[in-house]
Amino acid sequence: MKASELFFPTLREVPSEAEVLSHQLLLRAGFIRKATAGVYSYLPLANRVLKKIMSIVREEMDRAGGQEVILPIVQPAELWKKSGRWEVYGDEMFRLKDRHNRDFALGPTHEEIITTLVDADVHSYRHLPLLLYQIQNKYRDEIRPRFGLMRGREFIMKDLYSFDIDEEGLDISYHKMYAAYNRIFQGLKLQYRVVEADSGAIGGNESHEFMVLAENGEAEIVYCENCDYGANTEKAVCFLEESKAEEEQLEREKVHTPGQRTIQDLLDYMSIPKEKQIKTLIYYADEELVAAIVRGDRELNEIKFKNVLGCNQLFMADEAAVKQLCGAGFGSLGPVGMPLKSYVDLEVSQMKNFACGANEDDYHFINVNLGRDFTPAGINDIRNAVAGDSCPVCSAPLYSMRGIEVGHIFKLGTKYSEAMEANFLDQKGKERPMVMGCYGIGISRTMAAAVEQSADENGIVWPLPITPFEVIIVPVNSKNEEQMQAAWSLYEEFKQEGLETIIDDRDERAGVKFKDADLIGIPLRITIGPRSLQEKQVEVKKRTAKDPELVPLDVVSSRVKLMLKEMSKQ
Ligand code: 9G3
Repeated sequence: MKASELFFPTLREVPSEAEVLSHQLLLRAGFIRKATAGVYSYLPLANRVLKKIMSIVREEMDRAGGQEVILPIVQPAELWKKSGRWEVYGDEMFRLKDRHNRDFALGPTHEEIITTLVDADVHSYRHLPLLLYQIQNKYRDEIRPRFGLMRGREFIMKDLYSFDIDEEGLDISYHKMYAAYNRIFQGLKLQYRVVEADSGAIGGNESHEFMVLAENGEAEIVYCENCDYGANTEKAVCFLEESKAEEEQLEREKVHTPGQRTIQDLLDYMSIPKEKQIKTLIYYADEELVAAIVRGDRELNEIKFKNVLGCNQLFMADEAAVKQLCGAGFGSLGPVGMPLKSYVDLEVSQMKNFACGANEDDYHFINVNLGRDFTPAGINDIRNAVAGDSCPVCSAPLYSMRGIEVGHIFKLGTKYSEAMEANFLDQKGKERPMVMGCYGIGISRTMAAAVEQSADENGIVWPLPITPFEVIIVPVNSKNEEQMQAAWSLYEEFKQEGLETIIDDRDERAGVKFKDADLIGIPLRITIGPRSLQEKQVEVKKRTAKDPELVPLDVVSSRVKLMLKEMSKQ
């Protein structure tokens, strides 16, 4: 490909709306352009990367027995009403009407569609298991589309759905996908970890996420170096440490704490360590107000809390409502005399003589004790795991890291097959619901995650398996005919050899060409300058290396092929 003809409009400035590195670099390097919030055009370089990712994904899905289909993006409301999810997803669904005023959604996912499809045409155990997948745009009207391709409103997903006769069959399908996903992310040459995850609203009882490791990833994971355990902190089980020596219960006191509202305030004001305080948070669980209580230095895990309550919606209460019911604002709340049901974290059940708000503005209690001073409605694991917590499998201390969720697999069971009546006749002629799993990979997000993980201060560094081009040939002076001729003849040779090559034939200064080559992240750069002609040598530089190596002109293509081969093994 000639750079002069390639559509890659690079930008010198960092676009101001781009908060994260991958978004900045994909815009600057001319890979993507925004059409509207959370909706992007993929330019030729991005298209090449996406096609490579899709091809690796396809190969593994096919190998695992998946069959590719294309399902409709325009989905009738009836199917979503049948599963009960038309109401659940609210504004997150892109909804539209046809000319007859009938309701539709732009597909945010395809459980309803595919289950209906399979129901209509699969009736016997003899036609199961069945694994169907597609690679296609999905639509979700995110409240805050952010971070470019990381959280788009239109994005490309690979979604596979498995249909089995029983749980045992599901285990096999799930394991096949688990293994296929590992091969995919290894094949993409990304650093990643598999972690246990929450199933969320989708239902089901087992789920794993594939996380590309990146400092600025949205998700936090904990993992054990001693055993294989890893989990999203949304999911990670917090164990109760062995209780320390019993502490004698002291008499509760009410203290005047004017203007002291936060955990930090109380630490500064009265030297009460954060571990000797509790935090009281008020939430609406559907319609009911409830209190969640965690140790002062911990974070409430809203997902765990929601799972404990079993409610549909959970959101923080506004201060006005809280004040009316509890008699105090956010900074002075506590469980003693609280008129709401309070749910405490496991860890709090072990605390003695702690401090909390007195439900009266500017007052706190000290030496509060659970049981004596208040009775919670529940004691559960409702906090976020943190580094240093004990591994729930082997008790070694956990580490934490950030990551980007690029894959997610779920055991669904019969939730959707029952709702959509996807039944089959088993060997005994008995009708049973199919047992399902669903398995997603964010294709466009994987591209962004690859940028996020490997980029440096000069631009993108593509992993070899998904680079848009393998080599870029840069003649230093485009006005020098001999240099250009050497460059063109090398370009022709590379093409013959099947190397994916760009020749930078633009009438630009060498510095501009080098900067662009680095920015778009091509793994190997060949520089043709005066020396190439005098000494019959060219510079070959890896994108990640500081210095080039000199290679005789007549062996460049074999040297380049060898280098690419070595790089593909690393
Ligand atoms: C919706 C909307 C948003 C959604 C969903 C439905 C997330 C929804 C979960 C999944 C699960 C799996 C198939 C591939 C693998 C992941 N956000 N989920 O179901 F209506 Cl608006 O999509 N689906």
